[in-house]
Amino acid sequence: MTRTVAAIATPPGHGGISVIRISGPRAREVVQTVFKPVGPSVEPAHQAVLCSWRVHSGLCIDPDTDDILDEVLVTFFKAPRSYTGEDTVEISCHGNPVITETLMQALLRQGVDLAGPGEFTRRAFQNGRIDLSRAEAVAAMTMAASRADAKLALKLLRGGLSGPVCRIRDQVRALLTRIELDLDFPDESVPMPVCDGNNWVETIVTALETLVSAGDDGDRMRGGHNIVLAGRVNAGKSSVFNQLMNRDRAIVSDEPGTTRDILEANPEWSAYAITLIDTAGYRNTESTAEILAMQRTADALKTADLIVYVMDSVTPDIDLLADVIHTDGDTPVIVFWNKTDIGPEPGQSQQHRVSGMRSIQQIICGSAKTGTGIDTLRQTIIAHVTHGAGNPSGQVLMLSLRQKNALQLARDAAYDAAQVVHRGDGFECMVPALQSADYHLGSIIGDTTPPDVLGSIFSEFCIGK
Ligand SMILES: Nc1nc2c(ncn2[C@@H]2O[C@H](COP(=O)(O)OP(=O)(O)O)[C@@H](O)[C@H]2O)c(=O)[nH]1
Ligand SMILES: [Mg+2]
Repeated sequence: MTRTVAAIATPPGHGGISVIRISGPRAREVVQTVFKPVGPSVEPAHQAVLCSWRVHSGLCIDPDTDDILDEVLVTFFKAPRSYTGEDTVEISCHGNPVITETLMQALLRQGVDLAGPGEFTRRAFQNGRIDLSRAEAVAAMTMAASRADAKLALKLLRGGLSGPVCRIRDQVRALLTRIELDLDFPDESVPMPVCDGNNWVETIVTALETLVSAGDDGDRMRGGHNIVLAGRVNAGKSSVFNQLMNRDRAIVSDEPGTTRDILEANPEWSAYAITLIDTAGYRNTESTAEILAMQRTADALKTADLIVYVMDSVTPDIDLLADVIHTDGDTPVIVFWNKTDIGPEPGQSQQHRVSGMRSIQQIICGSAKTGTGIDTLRQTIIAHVTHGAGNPSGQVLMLSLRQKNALQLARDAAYDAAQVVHRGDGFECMVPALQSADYHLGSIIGDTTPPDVLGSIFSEFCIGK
């Protein structure tokens, strides 16, 4: 008999509400012993029973002493239309650990067990409510540290991985069935035309490669993008930094060499994880602190995914820009032609020289003082980050190491199957490779995942999830 389990599903501490979850065959019965519906909306017929998918207001009482413990809202989800697929009850009580603990004690005294980490999600998986990749997405959703991460986790939760994996697995299995039919009834079935089987495997290989690269792009997107501001001292880097951040973070001064340390901040205007980095500017100096600062600038530039080079339009130094680009190799560069409120926009020959340089993406004219051009700069940065994160198919997936591994193994197996066709061996020689692809795809959605792996996946969940 399946145990009925309960846990506090909300984080410990004080808050508006806390939620206690109870799941299992005795969930309704147990809650009915500690819950007394009250209020004008309670019809006599509903006083004794909890109706599915309805919120009931009332009191939690200790059935042993008749003590009132809290005013609560109770929602009942009848199996199988619940998160776990079992009868589930959620009690929303006041958000206070003292209260939740008392309610939990009352439930435990009714013979309910304490749920282990991830036990609700594990039950949802075991009852076929969600596949393993969706179960893992539940954990990713609660752990997401940025909007970008949350968006990617939601995509997985909505079947972004299991959908394509199941479709590919169906193709693999259809091909296996076809080959086995040919082997079993060589005379009756129509032999598979060579080009047909060939296309079939190629399609599978391509689909798996797309998924693997979608995972690689997910890594890049989550790893974040370092946008480094560079340029000569006093060009206005710190002013541009402040404008982009919409606040005065960096010290701006007309005294050259003010910024000596690297300043980092995460702007909120991007759904992707962006780190904006302000650096010390370039100039010839003998100050030890400044030489150190320039060393740090060089280090920061090495980590840059995009450089925003701030050019002082009053005294533009295109040679210095050429030097920076030369030492920095392939990192894309946007030139912000600053101080156009007091200086000229680039002339034709300047523009020609700058845009002719390798890795220059765009020149944007503006002023960090008046704010002109800052919106364009922001949009250009976003466009760069978004474009850089997407592969041609536009797919981006956040995959765990385990999922990536399984996908790669499936792809390699499918590739081996394709080689069989290329060598001109009989289709039956594809069988072991296709079976292996089938197995690895199955492990992603939890069909063929060994129990110890399942155990370690769910043990990383928090209690109440
Ligand atoms: N007129 C004008 N002055 C600016 C502009 N941007 C920066 N400044 C001034 O240039 C000086 C150096 O700016 P700062 O941001 O500290 O330059 P950094 O050394 O590159 O970080 C300060 O006095 C700023 O007020 C601009 O677009 N127009
Ligand atoms: Mg500065």
